[in-house]
This record gives sequence, C-alpha cells and structure tokens, in this order.
Amino acid sequence: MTDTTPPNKTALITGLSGQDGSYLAEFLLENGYDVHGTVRRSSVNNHWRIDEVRRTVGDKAAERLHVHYADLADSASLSRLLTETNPGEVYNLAAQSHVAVSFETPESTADVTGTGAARLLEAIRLHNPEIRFYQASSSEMFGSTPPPQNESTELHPRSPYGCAKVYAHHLTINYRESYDMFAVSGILFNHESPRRGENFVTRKISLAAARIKAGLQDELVLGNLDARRDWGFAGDYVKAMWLMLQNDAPSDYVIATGEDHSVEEFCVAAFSSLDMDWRDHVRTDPSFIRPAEVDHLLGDPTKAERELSWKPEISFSGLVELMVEADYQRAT
Ligand code: NAP
Ligand code: F7E
Repeated sequence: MTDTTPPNKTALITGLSGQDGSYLAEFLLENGYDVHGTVRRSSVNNHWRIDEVRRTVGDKAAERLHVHYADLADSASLSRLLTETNPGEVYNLAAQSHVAVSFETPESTADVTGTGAARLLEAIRLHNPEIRFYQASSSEMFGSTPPPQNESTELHPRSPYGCAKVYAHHLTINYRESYDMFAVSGILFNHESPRRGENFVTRKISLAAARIKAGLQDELVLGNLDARRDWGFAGDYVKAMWLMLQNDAPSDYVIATGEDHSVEEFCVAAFSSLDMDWRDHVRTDPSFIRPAEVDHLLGDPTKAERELSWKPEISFSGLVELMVEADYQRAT
C-alpha cells in the first residue's frame, strides 16, 4: 500500500549559529521547512550568521525559523527540544569544531563533539526512532591515512577532535544497526565560506589579505604552509546533508571536491586576487604548529555523485574569490 502520510517538513539543527547551521537553515527554509535551531548563551552576541539567514531568505520565510537554547552537554535540554518541536529530521552540526583548540581542551571536546552525539541519538530513540538523523562526521577521522580517502578508508585520527568524531561516527552506525534507525554520517572534507570562523586557516587568510589591502593590518602569521586540504564551499555541502536524509536507505557518504591544494596555494590565490604578492606579507610561527598534524586530505566523492547525484558547484578559485571579496567589502 502506498504511504499517503505527508512528509514531516520540520527540521531541528544543532549548531544553528555556526557556519553550516546557517547555510543549512537557509537551504531548508527556501525548501519550505519549519526550521528549529539551537544556540548557546554567550556573553557577546554571536548570532550574526542567523541574522544573515533572515536577511537572505526574507521576512516571510524567516517566520519559519525558530531559535532555542540547548547544549549538547545537557541531555534534558535535548529531550525537551524534541518534545517541543517534534521534528522529522535532525541535523547534529553542533561541536567544538576547532582541531588546534581540541589539543587544549580534550575533555570538553570529547564531551560535546563525541558524547554529545550519544545524548542526542538516545534522546531521539526514546522520543521517536522514526526521526531521520544526520551526524556531521569529518575527514579529520582519516588523519594520517594516505589519500585519496573514501567511505572504506581506515580511520586514524590525529587530534582529540578527530578521536571524538570517530566515536560519534561509529555510534551513529551502531544506532542504525541496533535500532534500525535512519541514522547517517556525512564524512565532510573541509568546507569554507564568507561565514567561516575567523580562526580557520582559509578565513584567516582571506580576512588578512582584505585587511592588508585596506591598510588595516600589516602581516599574517601562519603555521604549516605545506598541509594539503580538499576545500569546498559550505553552501554546496549542506545540500548533500539534506540529500542523505531523503535517500531510500540510510548510508554514509564522503562529501568532497576531489581536488587538493596546500595552505601556501590558498595564500597565493587570495593575495593575488587583490594584486598582492603573499610573500611580502606572510610569515610563519611555530606556535601555530599542532602537536600532530594531518598532512594530506583529499576526498573521493564518487559514491555521493553516483547515489545522491551530488556535485560541488563552486571551484577552488571561485571559493577563494568569494571569501576574499566578502572580506574586502567588510573591510572597506
Ligand atoms: P562551527 O562554525 O564551529 O559551528 C559549530 C556550532 O556548534 C556553533 O553553532 C556552536 O555554537 C555550536 N556548539 C559548540 N558547542 C556546543 C555545545 N556544547 N552545545 C550546543 N552547541 C554547541 O562549525 P561548522 O564549520 O559549521 O561545522 C559544523 C559541523 O560539521 C561541526 O560538527 C564540525 O565539527 C563538522 N565538520 C565541519 C567541517 C568544516 O570543514 N566546516 C568539516 C567536517 C565536519 P557557538 O556559536 O555558540 O559556538
Ligand atoms: O587548518 C594549517 C593547519 O584549522 C587547515 C575544521 O572545520 O576541517 C577543519 O579542520 C590546515 C591545518 O582546518 C594555520 O595546521 C597553517 O593543516 O583551517 P584549519 P582543519 O584543521 O583541517 C575539518 C574537516 C573539520 O572537521 C574541522 O571541524 O591549515 N594551518 N597555519 C593553520 N590552521 C589554522 N587554523 N591557523 C593557522 O594559522
């Protein structure tokens, strides 16, 4: 018999105030969803990305965006939220997401980035195991395993952040296998945007290049310029998250561009887009070198292309230009 139940187009996003939370909310609102998203209390207002979402989608669609206080370290807040919002889809994007910071705060990173997923999965199982669940897994889980990395590649994390993500990743698979839940992981490679946090390397570079050009800053100090990453655009990647939850069967996917560049290459592209030579402005300092580095991440997105018909739309040079242009506009 055909199921005639209308789809539950209510989504809950943990980490609404973050880069991906904002792009995903925008995408879901534009596709007719009611969107509930979590924020944390902070001593300063850090809701600038949510303000951008409201501006982008317009007043009418923004009425379907609802902001809630919740914390992945607080089980009761998660259970309460599920009861209040009754979502059909949950996207777990909240995390302590900075790799270098995770070496300074390994315990709280494990608690939020790792155990936080356990709290949310268990709350969903008890509330309504029919909810479709997306876990924000990361290419950092591959760590030192040589590229190209795909869904079958061995995991060898190189940071407390990577270790916490491995736990959450396996637990998501475990809930799928144990309770037959539609719980999936997107193994996303680095994705960036003008909304990227300022202490990730791409945004640090685009912001510095823009500010140096505008005469507001003299130099940019970085760590390892040789690290290679597969950088894509966050707006493209949140569509893949949604596609995974619309699939007939739950499965995990690598989301990447299949192209890698070094940190130095990002500097070259960013500074030259403003007619500057990066070598005149960038110096390195060992204080930015991590206790263990991930040298080379390069994803193989074949499975996502084949099964989700997903492809990134913005190229590396397009991404650099988008970020530098946005930061230059902000600086001038
Ligand atoms: P982000 O900008 O750092 O956003 C993280 C979000 O998590 C923020 O909204 C943050 O709130 C929230 N958060 C932190 N601790 C929390 C807690 N204890 N309880 C509730 N919320 C908390 O990260 P992103 O780049 O959007 O990434 C989204 C997710 O994808 C993260 O899980 C990240 O680890 C993962 N991921 C990212 C990438 C990437 O390249 N961007 C790649 C693979 C996986 P505040 O604003 O209050 O800090
Ligand atoms: O570093 C090198 C650094 O911090 C990239 C997160 O979204 O992606 C992100 O993690 C590379 C590293 O990103 C500086 O050593 C050099 O090799 O921008 P990042 P990340 O560590 O790759 C993954 C997929 C996630 O899941 C994470 O949540 O750049 N690097 N100099 C530097 N990095 C920073 N941050 N700052 C520097 O000055």
